[in-house]
Amino acid sequence: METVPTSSLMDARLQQLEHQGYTVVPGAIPTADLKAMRRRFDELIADFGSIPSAVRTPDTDSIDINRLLEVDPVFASLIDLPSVLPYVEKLHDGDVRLLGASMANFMPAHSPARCGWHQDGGPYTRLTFLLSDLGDDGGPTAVVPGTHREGKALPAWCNDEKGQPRALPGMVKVTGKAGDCMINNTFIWHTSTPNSSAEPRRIVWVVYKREAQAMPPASQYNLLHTPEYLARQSDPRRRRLIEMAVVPEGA
Ligand SMILES: O=C(O)CCC(=O)C(=O)O
Repeated sequence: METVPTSSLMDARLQQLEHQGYTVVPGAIPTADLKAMRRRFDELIADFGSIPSAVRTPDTDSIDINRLLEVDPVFASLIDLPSVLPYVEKLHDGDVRLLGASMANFMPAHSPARCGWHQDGGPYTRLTFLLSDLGDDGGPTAVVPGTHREGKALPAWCNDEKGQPRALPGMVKVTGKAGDCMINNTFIWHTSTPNSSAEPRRIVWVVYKREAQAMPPASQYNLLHTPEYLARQSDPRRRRLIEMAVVPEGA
C-alpha cells in the first residue's frame, strides 16, 4: 500500500502524466478504508432507488451516485488522500479546487460501454478510484496516451452508430487492483469500454480544477455539493477544496 509517494516514484508518474496524460497510483486507498468503502458501495447500489442523487442510465443499466461524499462520509477521505493529492498539488502548482461533488459509478456485469470516445473540458485533473479489481474485460476506461497534448479532434469514426467505442490505434485499457487510482488529464482521448466479465465495475471519480476555471453551469448543479454540506466542514483544507463546488445559496 502506498501511503505517501516517494519523490522518485512521484517524479516518474508526474512525467508520465505530462507526456502520456495519465498514470496509475497502486494501492492508493488504505486497506481498511477500502474494505469499508467497498461494502458501503454495494449497499448503496443495492438500494439506489432510495438515494435522491442516484441516476440509472436505462440503455446501459449503469448507475451514478452523485454527491457521494454527502451520501456517506465513509468516502470523504478520497478528496485529500496523502497517496494521491500531492500529485494534483504538484500538477496545479498548489491551485487545487474540486470541480464537482464526487461520483460513484457502477457498471453491471455483461453491459455495454456507458459512453464512447470523447475529451472532457478543462483541462482538469481526474482521479478514478477502483473499489474492486478491474481487468481487461471488466469495463476499464481506455485512453490514447499523448492525445492531451496534440490538440487534435477524435476521428469521426471512433464510435459506432450506437455510440459504442471502436478500437483506436495506440489505445490502452487502464486496468488495476482494488484500491488503485488512475490520474488523468481530461483532455486525453478516453472512453468507457464494455464490461464483458461476470463482475460489476465499481469506481469513484473525483475531479479537480484550478481556482480561475469556471464552475459547471446551472444545468449541472445536481453535480455540486449542497451549501449545508459545506457548512458542516470543519477541516480548513477540505473546506477550501470543496467551497467552489457548491450550489450557490438560493439557486
Ligand atoms: O466510464 C468510463 O470508463 C469513462 C467515462 C467517462 O470518461 C465520462 O463519463 O466522462
